[in-house]
Amino acid sequence: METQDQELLSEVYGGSLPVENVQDLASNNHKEIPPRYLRPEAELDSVSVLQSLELPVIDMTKLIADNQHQWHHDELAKLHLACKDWGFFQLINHGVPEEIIDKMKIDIEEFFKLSLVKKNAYAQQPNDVEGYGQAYVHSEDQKLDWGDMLFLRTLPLSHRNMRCWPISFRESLDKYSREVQKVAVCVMKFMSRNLGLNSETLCSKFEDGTQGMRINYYPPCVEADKVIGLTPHSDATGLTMLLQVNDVQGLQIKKNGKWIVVKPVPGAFIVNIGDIIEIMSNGEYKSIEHRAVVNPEKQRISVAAFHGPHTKGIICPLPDVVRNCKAKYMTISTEDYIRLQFSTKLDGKSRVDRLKLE
Ligand SMILES: O=C(O)CCC(=O)C(=O)O
Repeated sequence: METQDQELLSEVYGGSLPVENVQDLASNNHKEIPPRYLRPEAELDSVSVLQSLELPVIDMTKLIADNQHQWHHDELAKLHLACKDWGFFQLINHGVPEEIIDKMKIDIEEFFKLSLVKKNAYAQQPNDVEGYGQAYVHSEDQKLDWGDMLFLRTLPLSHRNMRCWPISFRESLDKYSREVQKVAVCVMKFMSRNLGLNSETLCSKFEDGTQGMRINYYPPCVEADKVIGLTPHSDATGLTMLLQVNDVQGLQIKKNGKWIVVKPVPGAFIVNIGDIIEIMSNGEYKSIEHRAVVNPEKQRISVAAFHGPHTKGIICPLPDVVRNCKAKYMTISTEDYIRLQFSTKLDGKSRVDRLKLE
């Protein structure tokens, strides 16, 4: 890709202030957690965590089955409710080959075992969020998350900046990225139908769109209940597919004002509606606040694949959705939208709320 285009992408995505590496900090056996990581709200919020509610589970084989079967229609209805009432679901039988997922998991775990010097070969450059580091840090006194990340622009191919791709897992990441994109677009086909649209309406926006991959590493923390792995936020993109790399729970979602623990179903992707689909569906589907908490003894690794429309378009409620009602969100160019998302710290649903018209 032309350097000029990479420069333009860096400008659109913007940067984040450099912060200490948390994996390194945690491995130095600090008795005292530095104050910037202490989050009084983590302790307050943990009081209302619900263990009992379970995310809806959607079976992809039933969605793609022949529509003569009643269970195909039942699964579609279940998907619609999951998108409306939960904004989150677990997707089983999604069709991504197990060996691709397993290889990706092994390679990622190996990456985080490398020395800091070796990992830093892929470090973020000033004023760009891509690479190994942290995102959304915009002031020196901002509270910090107990985690590191490797963020990569994985699709379209022309957005790839191979300098940031660890050599050891370029091949597995490439295969994984293409497979996950196919699943995301396929799920959108059914979401489109459920919204009363032509099956291709949502897909056509996302098919040649962007995919970003955020690989999250949360080290264990001796004061796990006083820190937050990832600040509560909704995802800025269209649809996120989350892969739990190791067997440690940490994701929580907010439902009716309470935090719910997500218990990953083996082999499933955890899928969630992002702000862009909330906007395109004019609020019928909602992006949901979620966060990651930290384990006192074990590291946790997850991979979020974010799917967005092409950077050259606009984001707005879809014309067919607002044919007979008022648009509840403003229209914004995708580039301005990305600038807006990356230029502020994570803060619940504040970023999409700013685009509401009422
Ligand atoms: O690690 C997790 O479970 C959540 C990740 C996430 O929400 C994100 O990367 O945006």
